[in-house]
Amino acid sequence: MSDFLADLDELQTAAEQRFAAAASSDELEAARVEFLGQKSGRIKDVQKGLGAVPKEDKPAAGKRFNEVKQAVQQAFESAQQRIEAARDESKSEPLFDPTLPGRPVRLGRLHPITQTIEELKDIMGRLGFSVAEGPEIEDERHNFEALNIPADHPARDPLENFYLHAARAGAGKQGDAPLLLRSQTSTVQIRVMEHTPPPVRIIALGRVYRPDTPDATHYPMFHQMEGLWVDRRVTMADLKSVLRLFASSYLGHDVHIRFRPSFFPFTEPSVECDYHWNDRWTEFGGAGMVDPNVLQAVGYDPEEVTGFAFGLGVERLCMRRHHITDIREFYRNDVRFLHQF
Ligand code: FA5
Repeated sequence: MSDFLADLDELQTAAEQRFAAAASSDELEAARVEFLGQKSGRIKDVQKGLGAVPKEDKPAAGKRFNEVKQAVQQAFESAQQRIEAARDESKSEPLFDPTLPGRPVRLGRLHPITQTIEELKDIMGRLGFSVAEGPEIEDERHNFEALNIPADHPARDPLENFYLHAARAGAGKQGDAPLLLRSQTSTVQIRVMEHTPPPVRIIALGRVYRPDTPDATHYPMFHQMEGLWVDRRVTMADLKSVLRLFASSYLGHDVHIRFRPSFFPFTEPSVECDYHWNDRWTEFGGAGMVDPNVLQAVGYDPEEVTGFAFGLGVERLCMRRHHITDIREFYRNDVRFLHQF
């Protein structure tokens, strides 16, 4: 009996040591076969000794055998858990690896037209022009009347403008003047002169709206840069000098521009300005000497002061500068295009 118990003790100690020392699942499996193997495991071997134990000692011996068997099984299972946990840990990524290269962050950009507007302000600022602003929703006085555009002028046709429905519905009522989305930034000329005695030297940059069919050089919403200089003895030569200086600053010294005689109700004489590009002349703005009727409409004395004004298409300028052949690119919102600026 005592031999049998001694064998059991020895078996338990050996098994616990082997399982605790197993460092891999292969080592653990070898230990399992050695101790718990069904055919020739050491537990099976020791169990055979139970037959030689005297009958009266059998219950105690059997009980001890079961305890040892259970302890060995438990030693195996805890070793198994330990090895699996170690394997899982080596699989999962470390939380932060300072040696990895950083992930690039994609930065947003200002829209090319916004960038252009900032640059135009900069150039005109150096020529002494300060920035003025006006609303995009306008009344007919500022968009037409004060600009010497009479009620029967084709430019006021509802088909040529975005009139606002709500305003039109109430247009008949007293005090309800029709409103429209401004079709030109020349509105800001009037707003500035109404409130500022001469001299004035301003630019105004912003959106204007016209029901034009989109094509490579037209869009129903676009931007203009208005310029206005009113003072004593401002001449057409000043206008041409300022526009030439501006064009060579923004488009480069090798740019060719030309002035064509034209007509605007609010300037006299009037010109249109073209730049040369891709073997063609493209119009980028209108300009002229402020008509005396306009000076009078805002309370200036045309005998005292003269002035010039211009209105340039911002998209057309940006297109020439960056070799963009289709104005619609600006508003497709394709990041592959927008990301280039
Ligand atoms: C005017 O809007 C005048 N207010 C300009 C002016 C101001 C003349 C002050 C005299 C004194 P015009 O309609 O030609 O003029 O437009 C001026 C410029 O806006 C054009 O030369 C062109 O560059 C741009 N433009 C006009 N329509 C469009 C459009 N649909 N899409 C993009 N650009 C346009």
